Amino acid sequence: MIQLVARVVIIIPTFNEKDNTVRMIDTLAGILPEIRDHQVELLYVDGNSPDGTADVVRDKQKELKWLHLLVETKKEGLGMAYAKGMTHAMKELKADWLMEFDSDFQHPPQDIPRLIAEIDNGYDYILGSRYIPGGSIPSEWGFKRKFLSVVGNHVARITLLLPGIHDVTGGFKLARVKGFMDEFDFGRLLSRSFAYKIHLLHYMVQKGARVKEVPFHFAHRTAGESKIIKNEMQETLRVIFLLQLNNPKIRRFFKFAAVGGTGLVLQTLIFEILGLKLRLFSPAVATVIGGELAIVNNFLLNNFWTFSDHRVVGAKIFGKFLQFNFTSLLALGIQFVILSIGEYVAGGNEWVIRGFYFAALVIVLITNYIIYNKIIWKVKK
Ligand SMILES: Nc1nc2c(ncn2[C@@H]2O[C@H](COP(=O)(O)OP(=O)(O)OP(=O)(O)O)[C@@H](O)[C@H]2O)c(=O)[nH]1
Ligand SMILES: [Mg+2]
Repeated sequence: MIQLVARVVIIIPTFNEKDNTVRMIDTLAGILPEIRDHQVELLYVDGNSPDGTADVVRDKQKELKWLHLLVETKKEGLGMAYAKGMTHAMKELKADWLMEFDSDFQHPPQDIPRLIAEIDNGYDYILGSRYIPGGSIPSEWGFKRKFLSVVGNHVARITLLLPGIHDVTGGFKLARVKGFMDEFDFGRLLSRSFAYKIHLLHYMVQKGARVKEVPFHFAHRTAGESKIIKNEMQETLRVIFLLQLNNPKIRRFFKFAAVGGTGLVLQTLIFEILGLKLRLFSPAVATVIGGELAIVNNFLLNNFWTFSDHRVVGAKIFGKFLQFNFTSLLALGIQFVILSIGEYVAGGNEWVIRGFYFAALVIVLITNYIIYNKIIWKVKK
């Protein structure tokens, strides 16, 4: 097989990173020429740093032909710096691959060849990962920063529905241009700051990128100042919310929950009206009538709304309805078992019993949702 030489452009955004930049360019001048399989160039995107970072790059450019510089008129956030840098790298420098890399030595320069080596293994998106064996976050970090980093990453993984990717908030990455980054509309980038990373990652996965995680030790920043903004967590959640608003999987879950809510209201109304107010039936019988009506209501609404793309029609509907009834019985069974355990454990403490009641509801919600997807409406991935 003939191996094609790819043009990799490493994009390094900077703001007031003069000292780091001198050291970084010298370090990379020792590492990059060693990479023979591919052609690697460097693009600094400086936010018009008052400390003269750009001048340092200009000075080094005199001797290094693979060093490029883009100076913003003003600092506009990390997302904006990357949007400009990536566009420039694709249009002007004809990049086949774009690497995101920090200027402050937190991403170890000696790991760059390890990421680039994965190009030849057929991946489209190569992620430096802090949260797989062989990777780590700085031991120097205090509890709060460690906690925010680890928990923030897990929250993002779960809410993005990407449990298979272990580090979704990292910033050391390599992305294929053709068919991926060249089709991304930077005008629609959802964040000007750090949370742009989440948008790009989500985009690449949606596009079907083959992802590889490469472990690396995220180092402690020893020079220069952190530019991370205080409300980054909110900004990240905002981006995730916007991304998932139109996610069919998430929409389906909310429809399912809404249908469950209507069933609960219906059952309660029947109990109140037929059982208590009109006294047409005993409260126990009214509960069962209400329960079965809620089951009919839920089945129909789920069939024609939540799972409308997999709806059951014709005579089959009766068989499915019976199956659906069994599911509801199973849910009652689960609740019964969990609450029996609760009663045993609680020793009369009402709050503990309420906790078990709540836990049982959550478990039933999840199991029902899985059964509806897998067994009743047979949704394929
Ligand atoms: N051009 C530009 N560069 C930025 C901007 N914000 C951050 N940077 C650069 O982006 C990289 C990452 O920023 P850092 O402040 O190191 O963020 P961090 O690594 O999450 O935080 P620390 O661990 O505190 O360093 C650094 O090279 C910064 O100089 C910006 O608004 N514009
Ligand atoms: Mg940093």
